[in-house]
Amino acid sequence: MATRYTVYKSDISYFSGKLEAYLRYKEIPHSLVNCNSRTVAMIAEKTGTAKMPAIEMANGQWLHDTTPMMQWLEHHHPQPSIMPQDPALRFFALLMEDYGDEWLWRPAMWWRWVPKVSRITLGRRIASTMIAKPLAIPLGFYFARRQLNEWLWKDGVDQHNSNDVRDMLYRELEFMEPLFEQQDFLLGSHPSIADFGYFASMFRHFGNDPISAEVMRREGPNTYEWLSRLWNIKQSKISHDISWVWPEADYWQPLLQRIAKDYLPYLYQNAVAFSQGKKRFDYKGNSLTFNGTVTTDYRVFCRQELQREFSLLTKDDQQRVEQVFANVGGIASLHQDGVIDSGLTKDYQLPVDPTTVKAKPTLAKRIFGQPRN
Ligand SMILES: N[C@@H](CCC(=O)N[C@@H](CS)C(=O)NCC(=O)O)C(=O)O
Repeated sequence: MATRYTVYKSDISYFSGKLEAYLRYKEIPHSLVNCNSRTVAMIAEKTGTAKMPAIEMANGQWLHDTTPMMQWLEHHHPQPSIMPQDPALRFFALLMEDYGDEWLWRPAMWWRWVPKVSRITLGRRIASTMIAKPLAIPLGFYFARRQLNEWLWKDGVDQHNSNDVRDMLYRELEFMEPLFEQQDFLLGSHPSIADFGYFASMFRHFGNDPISAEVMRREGPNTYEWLSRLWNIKQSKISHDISWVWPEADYWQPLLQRIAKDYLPYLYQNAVAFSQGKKRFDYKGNSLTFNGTVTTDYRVFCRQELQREFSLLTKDDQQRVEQVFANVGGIASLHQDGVIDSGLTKDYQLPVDPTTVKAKPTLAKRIFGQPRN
């Protein structure tokens, strides 16, 4: 049956799992198409970005990038909302989504591509979804190498901090395990945008890839259970009486510290490097250091969006957000040097009318993808 939304996705993709879990929970009718090299090239033509997931709508317009995409879908399918009603908690949920999306990407890359068994398995699996069989073996090796270099060895990870990146998974489990003893979802009784942000790395990578999946089963059984819970929950089968929980229990503190002292300083330092036209910069955070990490315009845009959301809060609500981070030194780096413009705001305004997409990706990008997200 034709549906309004055709979702182009892959079952191994970080961001596809995030979007699909959302559509399943909200019971938004959609049809699924597995991506191959031809569909990725088509997504690039239509949206300007060679990334999955993407949604083609029955009226010919497109949606891309899970963060604006889910905001757009929330607007058109509001009930039950995945955004907490309290504006301060809503902001906090968006911040958690962004942290989950962007900061957990690196350890997700580590666990998928550093252990050899995982690297060979996933390289082959991804390549065989993209290309005909005889080429899948060499392409699998090429792709695994590309990911290792692009996201780890040429992006500030080296023998000194490689284990710290690996351990980022354990740090998250130390936070999530006690939390899921108390409640079903990250911010209370129902899934919020924060759950979907975390789901990207946790479901398709940590919970799926051969080596990390065993770590999850052994060290993170509550988190492992939450993966199934979120994947299987249907809004029509549960009460819409939502209770949200403010992040004040003790187990939140280390996470709040990572957001305030590692992630937000990263977004700030990345934005400064971008404004200075630097292709790389030396990142220094509280618990991690990445020398020569690649400057990413998309993450300048992420920071800009968080600043925009924060500026829409009343002074009172801004103070309530600041208060959450008071014990870990505050979130000054979100505001430091004000707004640094990524120049990308227009590219992420949805829906996209493909006839207006100007910057068509190059042939190489259409075939081999666009590494930066
Ligand atoms: N910020 C984007 C990121 C999308 C993204 O990075 N998708 C990955 C798969 S999870 C991709 O398509 N990569 C293609 C490539 O690296 O060639 C979102 O939220 O949708």
